Amino acid sequence: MARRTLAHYLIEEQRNKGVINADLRLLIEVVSRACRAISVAISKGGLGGILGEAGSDNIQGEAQKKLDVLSNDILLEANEWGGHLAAMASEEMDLPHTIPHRYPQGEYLLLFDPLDGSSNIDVNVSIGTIFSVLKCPEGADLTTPKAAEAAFLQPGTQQVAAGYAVYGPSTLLVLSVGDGVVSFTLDREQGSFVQTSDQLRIPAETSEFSINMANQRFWEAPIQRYVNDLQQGKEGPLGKDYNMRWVGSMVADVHRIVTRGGIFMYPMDGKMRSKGGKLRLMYEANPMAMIVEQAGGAASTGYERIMEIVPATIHQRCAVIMGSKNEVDRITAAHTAQ
Ligand code: AHM
Ligand code: MG
Repeated sequence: MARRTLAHYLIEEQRNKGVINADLRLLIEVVSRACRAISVAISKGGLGGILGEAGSDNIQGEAQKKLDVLSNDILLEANEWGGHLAAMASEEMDLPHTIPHRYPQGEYLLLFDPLDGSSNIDVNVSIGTIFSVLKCPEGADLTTPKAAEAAFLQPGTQQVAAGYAVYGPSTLLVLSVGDGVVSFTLDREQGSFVQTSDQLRIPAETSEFSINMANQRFWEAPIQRYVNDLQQGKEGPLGKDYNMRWVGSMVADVHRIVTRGGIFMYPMDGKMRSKGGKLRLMYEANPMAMIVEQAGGAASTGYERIMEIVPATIHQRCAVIMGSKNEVDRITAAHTAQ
C-alpha cells in the first residue's frame, strides 16, 4: 500500500481521478488540520486544563464539556477564512455560522459534531470528530444565520465528502469523497496524516454487535426480537454466537465496524421518541452512513435508508442501524414485516 500523505491522496483524487476539485481538497485539508489541533489538545488531558464541564448547555439541552466548546472553536476558526465555505453548522451551535464578510465565500457547507463521545472525555476513552460536506444550493439566502439553515436541509445522498477522526491510542482520519473509504494515521513528529489502509470494506456477515443494552426495555419490538435472537447464539435462529462491544463513542464503535465488521445500533427508543431518536441525523448519522455505505455496508433507521431522509431541521435526530449489510438487511426486513 502506498504510504502517501492525506495531501498526496487528495491531489490524486483531484488530478488523476477528477473526483474532487481544488476547493474541496482545501476544505478537507483544513478540516484535517483542525482535527490535528483537537488531537494535540486532547493528548494533554488534565495537564492542558481541557477536562471537565464548560458550564453551558447546547441547543439540545446537553451540558457541554470544555472540550466540546474548544473543538467547536478550533473547527470554526480553521475553516472560516479559507474561501472554500458558504457556512458551517455544528451539533454544538443553535444556528449555522455564516462566513464573515471580510472573507471570500465558497460553494460548500460544512457540518460537524466537533467532539463525539463527550461522556468518554474525562475517562480517557476514545472520542472523535465527525464531519459532512454538502454543496450550497445556488441562490441560497445566507444573509443571516437563521436564513442560512434552509441551505443545509439536504438528504445525506447529497454529501460530497464525509469523514471522522478517532482520538484513540493513535489519531486516525477516515475519509470518503465518494470514491470508497481510506484511513490515515496522524504522524505526530511530521505533523501530517499518512495513509495507512487500502480501501476499507465491511464484511457482509458479522458476529459482533454494538448497542446500549441499558435501553433494552425501551426498544421497539423488531429490535427486541433481533437482539434476543443474537443472545441465543448457536442455539437460536441465527445459528451462531455473537459478541458485544459498546464503547459509547459512536466514532469508536463505528470505526471498529468499518475495520472488522459488525452492527451498530442506536434504535428508536421510548425515552427518545419525542426527540426523534438519540443521534443527530446531519452531524452523526449521515456522515457515518456515507462512510459505511462507501465501505460496502448499509445504514438504515429500520424503516428507511438514513441518507434518503430529507431533514426538516438541522438538529433533527434519527434511529441508527448501520454496519454489515446482511445484518442491516435482516433488521430492516424485521421492521417491514411487523
Ligand atoms: P455526543 O455527540 O454528545 O457525544 O453524543 C453521541 C454519543 C455517541 O457517540 C454514542 O454512540 C452515544 O451518544 C452514546 O450514548 P449512551 O450514553 O446512551 O451510551
Ligand atoms: Mg456525537
